[in-house]
Amino acid sequence: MRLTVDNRGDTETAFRAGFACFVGRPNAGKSTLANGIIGTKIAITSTKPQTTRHVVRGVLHGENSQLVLIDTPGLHKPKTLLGERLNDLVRQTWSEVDVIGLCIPADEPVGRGDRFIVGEIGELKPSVIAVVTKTDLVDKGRLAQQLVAVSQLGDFSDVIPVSAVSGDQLDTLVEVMSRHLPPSPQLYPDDMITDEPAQIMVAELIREAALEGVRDELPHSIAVVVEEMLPDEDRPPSDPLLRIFADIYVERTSQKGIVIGSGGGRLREVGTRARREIEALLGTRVYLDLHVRVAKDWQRDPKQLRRLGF
Ligand SMILES: Nc1nc2c(ncn2[C@@H]2O[C@H](COP(=O)(O)OP(=O)(O)OP(=O)(O)O)[C@@H](O)[C@H]2O)c(=O)[nH]1
Ligand SMILES: [Mg+2]
Repeated sequence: MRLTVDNRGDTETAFRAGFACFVGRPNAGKSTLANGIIGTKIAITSTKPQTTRHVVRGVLHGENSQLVLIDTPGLHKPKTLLGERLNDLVRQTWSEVDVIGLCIPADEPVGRGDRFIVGEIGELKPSVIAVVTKTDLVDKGRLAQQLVAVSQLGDFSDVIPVSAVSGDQLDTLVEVMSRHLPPSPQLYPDDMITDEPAQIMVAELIREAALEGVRDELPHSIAVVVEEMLPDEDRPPSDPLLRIFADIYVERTSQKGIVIGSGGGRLREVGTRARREIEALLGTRVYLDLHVRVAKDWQRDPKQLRRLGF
């Protein structure tokens, strides 16, 4: 384990660019960390495990480097076809990166899930940095114990404690990850923060709003598809409005009622919350029309999965 050693001479001044990904069990704080480092919300987050369902890229533009940060779904024991697909996405990402950041929360004991992931990534080419996340949730003594437990878990090039919420040590993490990038011209244009299409980001913001306050299996059953996103042609250019039509899918009729809520109250709240976030993202006023539909057992059905973009 090492923290800061510079012995590469003048290659240090050459421009570096490449890819890093965060891996870890569900809920470890990967997406929150990616958002914190990029400084923009590129990925949705929630208190429920298995929030992220696709690979999200964010670009951090430094003076002498460009770090493309990839957030991946939490690696877990799959119970559905969706789960298997998500794990495949994670494994596929490993072959595309220069460095892997293994995220382990400071406030939970190192467990079987973490050991499983270490076993999986140990044999790979990219170096692995262990990132102890959510350090704001523990005191110094507990953090010290966790750092020892994590460093005994595998052969990591560094072990770095961070908090995405307080911002503590994010700069150090970026600096250490950037050292693993190869000399390379920049990979993405200066103004690019993410390659996530707006339509997908909008669907994700709606899903994030819909996840708020739902429990048990329901978070896993929710999927969102944006069907249409068009400027309202009747509006003057000085007062534009974007009309968005989206479907919220659940797996069973009983879940539909929960998402809609009594008198449609819950769905209205979800719509209001999502609309605010979408307006902030796109910088324009939005009319949002949400429908709740049932796609029976979609997490287990290959055809439905394809239709929902997996
Ligand atoms: N206090 C604190 N909470 C955090 C921090 N980072 C993440 N969290 C919380 O931890 C929960 C999970 O965060 P996510 O970023 O969604 O976790 P994830 O690893 O991306 O989860 P999956 O996408 O399900 O694999 C959320 O409630 C976050 O607000 C942190 O640094 N401090
Ligand atoms: Mg995530």
